[in-house]
Amino acid sequence: MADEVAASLPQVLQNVNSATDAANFLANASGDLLSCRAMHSASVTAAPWLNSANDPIAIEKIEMRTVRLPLNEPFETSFGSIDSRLIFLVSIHADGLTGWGEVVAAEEPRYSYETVGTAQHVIRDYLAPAMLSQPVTSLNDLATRFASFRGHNMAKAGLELGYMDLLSQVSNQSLSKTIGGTRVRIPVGVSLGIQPTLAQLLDRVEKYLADGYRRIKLKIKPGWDIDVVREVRRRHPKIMLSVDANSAYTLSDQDHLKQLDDFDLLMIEQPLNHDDLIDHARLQSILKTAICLDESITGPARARQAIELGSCRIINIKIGRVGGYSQALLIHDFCFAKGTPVWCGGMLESGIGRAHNISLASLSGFSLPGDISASSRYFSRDVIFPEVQVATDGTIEVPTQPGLGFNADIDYIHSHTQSVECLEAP
Ligand code: OSB
Ligand code: MG
Repeated sequence: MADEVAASLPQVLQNVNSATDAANFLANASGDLLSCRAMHSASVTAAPWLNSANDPIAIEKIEMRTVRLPLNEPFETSFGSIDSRLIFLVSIHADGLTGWGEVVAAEEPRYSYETVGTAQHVIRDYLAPAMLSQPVTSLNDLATRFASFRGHNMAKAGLELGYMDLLSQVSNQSLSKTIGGTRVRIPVGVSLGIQPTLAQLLDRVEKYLADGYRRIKLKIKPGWDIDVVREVRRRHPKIMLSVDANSAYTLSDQDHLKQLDDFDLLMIEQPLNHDDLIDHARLQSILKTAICLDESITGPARARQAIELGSCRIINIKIGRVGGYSQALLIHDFCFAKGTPVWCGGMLESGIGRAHNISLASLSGFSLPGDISASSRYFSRDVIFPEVQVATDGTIEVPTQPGLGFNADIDYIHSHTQSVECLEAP
C-alpha cells in the first residue's frame, strides 16, 4: 500500500516520503510550516510553485472588484438562505499578463469570520503592499510574506490564486501541471441546500443524479435531518450520499446523530462547532460513519491535529479557508501520506474560483468527488468562458492550456461590477 501511494505521488510531492516524514514535517514546523517546507524542498527542482525556476515576477497592479451575481435558486444552509452572491475577484497584473483569483468570503460572517469587507481591508492595507513591495520569486516567497499576518486566510488565498494563474501563464503550462496535478478528469458531486419541502428535495436529487453527479450531499439541521436522509436513501439505495451540518449540532445530540449510522453515508460533514476538534473526536469514536471536517480545518497544523486526535476520517480542503495553494498543498501532501482521503469543497464560487478548484482537485490525493458543480448549477451566466461543464459520467475535464484554462468574460464582469479598487506598486 505504501509503495502504491509512493508510486502514484507526483514527482513534486515525493519530498514527503512516508507518513512519518510528513508527520515530523508538520510537527517540527511549529508556526513556520512554509520555511520548513522550503528547506525540505530546496533540492527539489521539480517544485516550481515553491521555489520558482522562473524569473521573479514584478507585480505592477492588483485590482479588487466585487460583482453581484444572482443565484438560479436560493441556497439554504443551517446558517441561513441567500439568493445572490457578491463575488470578490482579484486580478494581478504583470508584464502585460493578468492572473485571476477569487476571495471566497461571504458578505456576512456566518460560515467564517471573514467577510468581503474584512478581506478588502486586509488586502488593501497589508497583503497587497507586501505583494507589491518587491518581485515575487515563488509561491513560497509570497506565502512567507503573508504568514506574518495572522488569519484572514480567504484574503491571502485570493491573492495566491491570482499569482498562481499568472505563474502558470509565465511558465506556459496549465495550473494543474504547475502544482503537480495528475488527473485529466475529476469526479464531482453536488451540494443540495435545505428545501422548502421534502418533495422538492427529492426532485432536486433526481435531477442532479440524471445530470451525472457522482455524489449527493444534503445540507442538514435539527428538524431537517434523519427523516429526510432516510427518505432519500430509501429511494436511492446505492448512491454515494453524504450530509453537511455546518456546525448545527452539539455533543449532546450524539444519540440523535448516531441514527445517521443506519444510512450508509459516505460522511457526516462538520456536525459540531466550527473550531472544534475535541468533541468531534468523541463523536467520531461512537459513530460508524466517517466524520469529515470542513470549518475546523483552517490550516496544515489543524489537519495534523484532527488526524492525530481522531476527530475525522476525511478532510474537506477549501483553498480559501486554509489560506491558499501553499497551505492546501501541505494539507494534501500530509493527508496523502497518512492515507486520509481528501476532497475539494466549494464556496458558491464564480467560474474563477471554480476553475482553481478544478486544478487543485487534479492532485492525486483528491480521491473523493468534490463540491465542484457546473457553472449552470448556480448561475444563469458565469464570469468565464467556456462555462464549467459536468459530463454525463459526473466528471469535469481538467484544462491543459497555460494558466487557469478558462477566460475571464470581461464585458460581463464589467456589466455586473459593484466596486473596483486599484492597488499599485509604489
Ligand atoms: O459547507 O461546504 C459548505 C457553500 C457555502 C459555504 C459553505 C459550504 C457550501 C456548500 C456549497 O456546501 C458548495 C458549492 O457547491 O460551492
Ligand atoms: Mg461544509
